[in-house]
Amino acid sequence: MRAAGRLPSGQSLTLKWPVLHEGAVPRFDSSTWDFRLFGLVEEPLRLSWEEFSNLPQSEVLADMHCVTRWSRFDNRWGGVLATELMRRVKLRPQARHVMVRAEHGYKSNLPLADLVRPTTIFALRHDGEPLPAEHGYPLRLVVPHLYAWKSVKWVRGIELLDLELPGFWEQNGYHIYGDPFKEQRYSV
Ligand SMILES: Nc1nc2c(c(=O)[nH]1)N[C@H]1C(S)=C(S)[C@@H](COP(=O)(O)O)O[C@H]1N2
Ligand SMILES: [Mo]
Repeated sequence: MRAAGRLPSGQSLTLKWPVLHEGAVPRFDSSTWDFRLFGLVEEPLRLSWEEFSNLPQSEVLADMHCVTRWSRFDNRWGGVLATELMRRVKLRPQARHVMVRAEHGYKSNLPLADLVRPTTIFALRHDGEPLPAEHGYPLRLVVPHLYAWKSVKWVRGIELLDLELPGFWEQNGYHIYGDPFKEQRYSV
């Protein structure tokens, strides 16, 4: 596996699916849930649950790498590609970074270029089933090419920024970018 280049150095393969997050699993209420694109956009966008779940859907098959050293291969994520979502707003020219925002104030940062990779997906399903509550139901971001703390569960919106600001784990010592293949685990 490692020889095939799929298992980053310092990682062990798991067949289980560990659950890892800060705080409690939030409750979902489809009548109050919304998804917001805001910040450096010409017009902020707010989508209701019905609007979001009716967006065109795709699948991405991807490996998942947690900084605590487990990797899980071949996750089949179903949902809305980030590119599909971002087509619905006109960005201000200064927009370069994003802060991904979730329930309970959890947040994580990414360069805009990483959000709009073809493999970045807002997942509603895993291996054909709705996401389990503890894995992000009803919606999580999946950014397969970065450590999994960037794959924000219970995601509620994206803020477009002109500069790189640290999210929750990035403020607490994790690397600002987090490439698992370069072992960018912690900031120096
Ligand atoms: N909202 C939220 N998303 C989060 C986290 C969190 O604490 N809150 N933890 C992250 C971390 S550190 C990891 S490893 C993955 C774990 O996803 P899983 O529990 O589905 O395996 O979720 C990420 N997304
Ligand atoms: Mo993690």
